[in-house]
Amino acid sequence: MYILFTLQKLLEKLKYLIERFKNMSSENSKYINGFKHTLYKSASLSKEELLTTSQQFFEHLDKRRSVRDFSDREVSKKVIENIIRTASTAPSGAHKQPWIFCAISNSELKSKIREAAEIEEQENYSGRMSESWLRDLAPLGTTMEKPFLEEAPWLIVVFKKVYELDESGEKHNNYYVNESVGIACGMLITAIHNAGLVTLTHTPSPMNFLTKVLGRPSNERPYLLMPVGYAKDPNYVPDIVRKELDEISQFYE
Ligand code: IYR
Repeated sequence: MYILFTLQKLLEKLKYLIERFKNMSSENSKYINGFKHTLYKSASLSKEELLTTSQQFFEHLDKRRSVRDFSDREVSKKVIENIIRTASTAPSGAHKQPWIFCAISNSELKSKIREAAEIEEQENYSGRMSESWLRDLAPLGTTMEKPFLEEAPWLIVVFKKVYELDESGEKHNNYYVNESVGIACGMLITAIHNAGLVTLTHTPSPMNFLTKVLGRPSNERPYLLMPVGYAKDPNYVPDIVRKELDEISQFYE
């Protein structure tokens, strides 16, 4: 009986090794620490193509503006799904993808969120924010009123997962959560702009009401709230300029 058992174990090990060997000899993959790595080919453009594509992408993103006035024109769920999928291609600490994107089109929920956000903003604008902070905000024309939270067809509330909770309620670590979720949000904003839609990085502070309104679990914290939709027509944005390259970079050649 014992011999049969060991023989079976040996056979299994042999099968595993054959499978691994097959994989190892393939041109498309190799094993590192026993984990499969697949061949990756990145686009390799010519010098000229590099220059034009990088220039064009800059010009495309340079047209992005934070927009506070939204049209109520519908945006299909499929579009929002694609945008969220794009954001989730972001790199993250140990590939944990410590984020969850809550997409809200339900009017009652949007109204609840607006109501709760405006209660916090009322406090912010009437004392919680310093005089100098309010002076810095003056060019943007913001107030405690947040109609976009009801007018935009979608709100995306991004939650960071400070740790993972498995089905049995056990906690597992996540790493570099703020950095990871910040990068994913940057990619979310890029995807929204690329789709021809607009958004705003809204951070009503404090944001814990979002956990309650959306019934999120204890391992998640609200990170950013973004209305998504078409811009109202006509639309006016603050007449502000971006810093020049020499103000935001230092080259060491
Ligand atoms: N959270 C407030 C205030 C606000 C703060 C900053 I910093 C901004 O760049 C814009 C607004 C609001 O959303 O109105």
